[in-house]
Amino acid sequence: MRITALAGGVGGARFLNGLLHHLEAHGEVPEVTVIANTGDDITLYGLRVSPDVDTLLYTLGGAVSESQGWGRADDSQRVQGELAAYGAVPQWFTLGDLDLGTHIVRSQWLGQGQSLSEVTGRLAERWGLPGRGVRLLPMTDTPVETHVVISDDDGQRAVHFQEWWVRLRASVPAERFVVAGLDRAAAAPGVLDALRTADVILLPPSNPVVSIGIILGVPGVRDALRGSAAPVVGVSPLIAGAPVRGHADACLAALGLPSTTAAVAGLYADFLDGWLVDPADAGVRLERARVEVHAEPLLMTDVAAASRIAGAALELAARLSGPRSAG
Ligand code: FO1
Repeated sequence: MRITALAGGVGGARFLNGLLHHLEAHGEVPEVTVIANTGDDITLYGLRVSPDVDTLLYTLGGAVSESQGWGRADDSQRVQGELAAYGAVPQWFTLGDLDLGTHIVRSQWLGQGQSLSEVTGRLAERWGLPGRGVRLLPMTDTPVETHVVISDDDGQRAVHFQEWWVRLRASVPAERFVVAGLDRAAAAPGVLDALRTADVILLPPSNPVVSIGIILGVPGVRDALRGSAAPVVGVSPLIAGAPVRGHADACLAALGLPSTTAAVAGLYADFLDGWLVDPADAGVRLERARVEVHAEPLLMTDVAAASRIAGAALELAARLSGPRSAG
């Protein structure tokens, strides 16, 4: 069964790790293509950092810091300490010593003219993703970055998404998200084909605005989802209106939307077939009546929980399989 998933950072990575465990536990050989958000990417100290890609690499490669959900397990910050001693800025984004290895080699290979897809494929090799049946694709090879328009004492300005997310902790309201160049970015090789040929398309509980939403902004992605014969099943990133992690509520507010699972499903309304909600939201009414809703406890406390949730998503997709109903 060919599965294609759009994924952002921590929530997406944890869900996909659960999906692989579910498939492996059921004796299925995973055939999963993950389309990763690259809007979080940032250049720091001359190095190209790709947080969502790295979170997927480390989580699916078994090396992620479980307590943080990002970065490497058992990492240290000796280099970061040296950078601080030199007064290098910024100091609000922690790059561990082991993590820096990834950014150095990514930057070297990009500097040699390799595409982000080629680089990501080489990084994935080292972390054994092909051996788990996973193909990890950046959404585009075009360098793009999400910026956030905010207004504070310094007036209205755009800050990099990571500064808003990490330094400001989304405490300053986002007026809008801008991804310079996204409308001219080409989908990376294999991305549109993976959506068109999938047997099942999954939307993990990643941030619907700054992760999934950015991937949907890549030309051709939304059309491929609309036109795909495969059932598209999403997992709510909100439970009873609260994000399980991160600042999805602040991101929805930037779009003038309430922090509800129905609002998130509404962002996917033109292609969504199935929607997994937590029992706390079991009575939700979606604007597109044809979307089939299934209630399943959605707290991904561990791999076993993530595996159960992924199994429920696949079961819902199986019930929805076959030519999409019109309308
Ligand atoms: N998140 C933080 O809250 N603080 C950090 O210092 C931080 C550093 C960092 C370094 C590498 C990386 O891959 C991710 C990192 N993150 C950090 C998480 C990151 O901001 C988010 O996971 C995603 O960008 C949002 O999806």
